[in-house]
Parts: sequence; C-alpha cells; structure tokens
Amino acid sequence: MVTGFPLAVFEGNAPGDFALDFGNNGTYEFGVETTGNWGTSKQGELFKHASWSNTQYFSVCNPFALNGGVSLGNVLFAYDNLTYIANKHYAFEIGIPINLLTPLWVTNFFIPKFSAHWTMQCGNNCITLNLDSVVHTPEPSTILLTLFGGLGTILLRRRKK
Ligand SMILES: [Ca+2]
Repeated sequence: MVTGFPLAVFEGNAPGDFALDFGNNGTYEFGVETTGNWGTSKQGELFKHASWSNTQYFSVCNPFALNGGVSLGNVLFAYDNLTYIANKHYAFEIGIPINLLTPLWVTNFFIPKFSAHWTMQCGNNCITLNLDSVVHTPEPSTILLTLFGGLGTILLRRRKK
C-alpha cells in the first residue's frame, strides 16, 4: 500500500495501523501494528479480535489505530520512506500467512471478500481496498501433479519396506 503519510507523527497526526475487515461489514477483525505505540505491541505484530480507536475528525475514515486484540505474533512488515520521499509517498508491504487468518480465510482455493484499510489520526484521508471473494479452481495439470506426487510417495514407501 502506498500512502502520502510517513510512519511518524506528521503535522500533529500519528500514523494509523492496518485494518482487515472480512465480509466488508464494518467490523475489522484483524489488524497489523505499524508503530507499536500501545501497550506492549510491536511494529509488524498481527492481532485478531482487534479493537480500534477512531479517527480524530472524520468518522468516514474509521477505524484509525489498534488499541486491543489477541497477538498472533509478528508478520512480514516492510516500510520504505527513502525511495518515495521525493514525491512524499511512503510504501508499506505486509505479508500474512493465510493460516493466521482462520477461520475467516482457510484455503488458497477461496479468497474471501475482505477490505484492507489505512488512515492517519485526523482521518482526513484514508485508503480502503475492497476485494470481492475469488474461487480458484485447480487446473487439471495441478490435480494430475498432485496425484502423481501421491503415487510417488506410496511407491517410495513400498520400496523402503
Ligand atoms: Ca468484518
């Protein structure tokens, strides 16, 4: 995600955390801490059962920052304020293993409907990426490879006996 806001207090406003809303129903079940500025939270820490602080001025951009949740540990988190600083753009990259998002995201073959959201403390601007659910049907070649892989494993086991 590329924002126009740095990962630091800027003009009196703190940067927000990343919020994930499964089902796009306004409840953000998961969050990733960007700064580690509440409790013992650390930058890049993923939380489920997330609770949130709202923006200071613009409720249309809620939520703003994590203020509670159950830690699932740190996930891949990268931030770049050097490459894009000339244009005042800041790039965030977050990688979350699907298994940490169960039961809301269970398999590679079905991407659930969800949104990823970010804003800053004032809520003057926000970015929300809305994704519809996607069903992936395995290609026949993938199924065959899986079958042959399984057969190979069985044959190897028989040879070892
Ligand atoms: Ca939700």
